[in-house]
Amino acid sequence: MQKDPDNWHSTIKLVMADITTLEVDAVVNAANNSLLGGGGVDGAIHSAAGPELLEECRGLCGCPTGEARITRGYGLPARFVIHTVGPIWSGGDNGEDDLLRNCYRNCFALAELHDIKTIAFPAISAGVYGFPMERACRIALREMMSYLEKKNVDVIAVCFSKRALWCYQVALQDF
Ligand code: AR6
Repeated sequence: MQKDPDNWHSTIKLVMADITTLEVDAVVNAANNSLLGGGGVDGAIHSAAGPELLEECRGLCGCPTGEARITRGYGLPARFVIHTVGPIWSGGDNGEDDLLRNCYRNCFALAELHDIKTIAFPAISAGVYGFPMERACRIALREMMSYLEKKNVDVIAVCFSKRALWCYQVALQDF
């Protein structure tokens, strides 16, 4: 979608894709606190990037929930991987929304620091970690839009299922 006319380069694109195939400056990884790999998008990113990614991740000594860390992309087409750790859903009254917001904010803070102009996000926490997809997409879009108000970048919301795409489309109607 296009943002305001004074900032017309900035967009959020909804794309159905495997994030590991995207030629962007940075892909975001929905990691766990160890940063040492796992299933879902984390597993896909590590296997596409290769063992050097794991090696660099070892040196980071983990990451608290809601924070983010950056590495090189190695075998990925993306130059960087921004690893963030989403909250595990536990009913919604345990700070999950704020933690998920922090993930997006901290990823964007690193993107700004590294002059990243194109960045692709999976639906953080909305897989293994059980965050309800519609709610996760609403939070994601709000944070993406608020970054795009300040910065001229391309943000890709990667949908790995038709349901994810539908949830983003529904969430977009609220804005
Ligand atoms: N490209 C884009 N999106 C993907 C891909 C892919 N290749 N694979 C999965 N997704 P998840 P979480 C979507 O479970 O919920 C790992 O084991 C997926 O359909 O990857 O934050 C970590 O090590 C979903 O919409 O991440 C942690 O232990 C979204 O990515 C834990 O899972 C996030 O699903 C993190 O769980």
